[in-house]
Amino acid sequence: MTAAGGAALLTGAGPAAIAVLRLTGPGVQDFAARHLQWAQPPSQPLPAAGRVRRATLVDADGAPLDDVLVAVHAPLPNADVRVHLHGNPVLVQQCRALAAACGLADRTAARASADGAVSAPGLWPARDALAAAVAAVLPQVLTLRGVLWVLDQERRLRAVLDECVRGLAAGGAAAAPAVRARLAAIATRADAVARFTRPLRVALVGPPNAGKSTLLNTLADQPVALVSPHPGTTRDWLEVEAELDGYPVTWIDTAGLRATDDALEAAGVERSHRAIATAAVTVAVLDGTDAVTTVQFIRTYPDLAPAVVAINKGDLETAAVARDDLPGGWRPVAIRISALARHGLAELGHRVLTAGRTSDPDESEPAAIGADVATALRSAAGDEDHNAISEKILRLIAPSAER
Ligand SMILES: Nc1nc2c(ncn2[C@@H]2O[C@H](COP(=O)(O)OP(=O)(O)OP(=O)(O)O)[C@@H](O)[C@H]2O)c(=O)[nH]1
Ligand SMILES: [Mg+2]
Repeated sequence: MTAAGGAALLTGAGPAAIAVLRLTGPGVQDFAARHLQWAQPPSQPLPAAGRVRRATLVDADGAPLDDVLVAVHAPLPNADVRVHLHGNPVLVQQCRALAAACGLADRTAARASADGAVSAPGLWPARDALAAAVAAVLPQVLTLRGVLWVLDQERRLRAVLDECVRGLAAGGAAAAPAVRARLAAIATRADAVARFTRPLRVALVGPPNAGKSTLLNTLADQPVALVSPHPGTTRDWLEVEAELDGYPVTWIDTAGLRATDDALEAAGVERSHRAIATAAVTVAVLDGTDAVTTVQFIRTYPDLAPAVVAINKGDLETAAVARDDLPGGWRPVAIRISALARHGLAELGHRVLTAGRTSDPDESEPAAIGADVATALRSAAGDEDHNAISEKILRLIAPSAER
């Protein structure tokens, strides 16, 4: 059975004004019948190629989701349409799920065939396969720093691959081992882009009233969490997407941890533990003016193993918690901060990124962009024959018309 077709998000993964979802293949007919109510119904299942038509996107129950524009680039059966919808990520995700339910497979990322050739659905024709693969990854990059890094990597990678081809042409079989090692090293760095496409999840945990919610608000630069002088204010965990030094981060505020008989607070504490389990980095936030609560907290949660310990409220004169009061494992990672006065936050951010291994000292080393380029390079690195290696590299960087 042939596949119904594919769905590829051509625009960024983050919130935006508009998102463009490209739907291809015969399955587009089914998608249009189920989920597009045309403002002016066409005489055929789809408007003619070259037309742009307004429609209401509806869910599986026929309930309206969005007012969309549909641009038809190619007619059925091998249809190619672009659905322009509003860019709320939740809405975009729903539209992708509807497409998947019509058998339109997700093709947002580029795909490499077994022999290492890369093909990617792109908004514009790409100059070569490497550019196409980069174009397919770019919409998933969440920060400007990430976009600049990816584009710089494309330039570096093209230069290195070009050098490899020249080296093989000049040195023949003798040049192959060094080239193979170089390609293998680049392929192993394929995950490097993930630090810009997947937010680092960071949980802020600590005893009630330590200032976790205040810290979240300061870090996110918006008053998202309720703050009050009453211990036990936060009952549910709260997530905020933000950017830290150009890297995407999800800050997670949690209910204060303490032993409690109150059923509601206990439910909050239990949810905090679940939030910690989903995080890559845990920051323990302590009230630097409250030694009793801090000591109690350390005693109750000796296994917490925070990556960073933030002794908060450093702006107050009444400092009562010193580094030496902390368990041995906590001392080297302890810093003094003030969430309210914004002290120590740069150091906190730096330590969080280091603990999450997000900030990479080798960031300038060439890395394969996307799993598919990595597959192509691994395939080339695994070949013994220098001509075959050259050929595989050229599939990535030879101008599109020559392939
Ligand atoms: N002076 C000073 N006060 C702070 C600081 N951070 C938080 N506070 C105060 O501490 C109190 C508790 O702050 P929250 O942010 O609600 O504390 P929390 O850790 O979220 O508390 P729970 O939600 O109850 O677990 C509030 O009155 C804040 O204004 C700080 O850096 N300096
Ligand atoms: Mg709170």
